[in-house]
Amino acid sequence: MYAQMVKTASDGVKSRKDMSPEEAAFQEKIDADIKIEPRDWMPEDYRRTLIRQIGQHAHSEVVGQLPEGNWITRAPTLERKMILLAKVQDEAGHGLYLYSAAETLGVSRDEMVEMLHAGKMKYSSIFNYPTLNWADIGAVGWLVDGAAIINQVALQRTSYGPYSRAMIRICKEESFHARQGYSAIMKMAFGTPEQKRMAQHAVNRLWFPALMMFGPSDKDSVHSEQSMAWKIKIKTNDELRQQFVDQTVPQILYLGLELPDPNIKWNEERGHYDFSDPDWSEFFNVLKGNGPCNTDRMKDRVGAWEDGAWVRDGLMAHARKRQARKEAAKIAAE
Ligand code: FAQ
Repeated sequence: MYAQMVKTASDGVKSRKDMSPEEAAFQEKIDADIKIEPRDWMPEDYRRTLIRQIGQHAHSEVVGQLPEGNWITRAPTLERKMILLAKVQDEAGHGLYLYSAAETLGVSRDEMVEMLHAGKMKYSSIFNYPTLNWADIGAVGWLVDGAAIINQVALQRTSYGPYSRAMIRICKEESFHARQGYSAIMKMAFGTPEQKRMAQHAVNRLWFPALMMFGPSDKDSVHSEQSMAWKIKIKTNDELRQQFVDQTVPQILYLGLELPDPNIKWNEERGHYDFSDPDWSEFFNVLKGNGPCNTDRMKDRVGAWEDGAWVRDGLMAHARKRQARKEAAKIAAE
């Protein structure tokens, strides 16, 4: 399977008897739901797994601004424009919380950004799909943020303290994001026949990419077993995906839209909706860089990074000057 350069555990989960005393003590803390903090001892693979996941999560927030940012100037009303602007700005903030959480593990934000730009770190597959019209913006807020929330609510209980605290804060803002998306799509679904048709197309196009956000099926997930043992992940990819389907199908029905998958059916025995798998070959192809928008997204991110170099240089020069002034004042006072 395609894997990025930030290598993490791949040898399976160690049994207690194979653990060193430090590893066993660490696992006991995890099992007792005691949070791991930056200065605590941790296995190297735990640290790397977190850098990989939190870094990927941070990159997703930042790259995720692009499909929506594209529509700020074309929002249908001033109110919708203000809402979208606030939402996109929030995503930048989420990226910053997450980069800061990852930095506590000994990697700098610049290093993570460099790895992203060099194709050595990933961002969520969903942002490699285009937003073709205003209905897509509603569907992104509703389905994409909706999927993100389901994942992130679980991650509030993740074992690494700084990641857990970032998730708690992010979840509060994320629920506004999903609501504004649902409100926008509701307006379309209950609007003119043409608006309803656009809403239906948006759901049809984004449904399977949204299901892919939860990652490959559990049987193909490389990291789940170890990440669950370390409580980095609290629920498996398939559990979260099922939760998303169960939550979203009644919302689609409420909107009076057709279900985007003919196999969606309530299963009385399981107490869940049945549904079709996404096309996993498409998912892995998007991860390899072959989605509809991968090239554009990276071109935009690298361009923004290069165009912003003068701002970063200016801020660093200012910080150095302030530091020098502070040190000179300290020496003068002695
Ligand atoms: N896209 O073994 P697993 C948002 C990779 S936030 C790309 O199952 P894991 C807010 C995975 O990295 C959205 N790659 O991996 C927003 C691994 O490859 P690697 C982001 C994916 O880590 C809304 C390989 O496949 N949320 O949307 C994806 O245990 C609107 C094998 O997979 C997060 O990142 C994917 N969908 O489970 C912002 C949540 N799925 O690294 C703006 C935190 C899997 O070995 C606008 N992350 N891969 O090369 C997680 O919960 C986990 O990392 C999973 C994947 C569940 C995504």
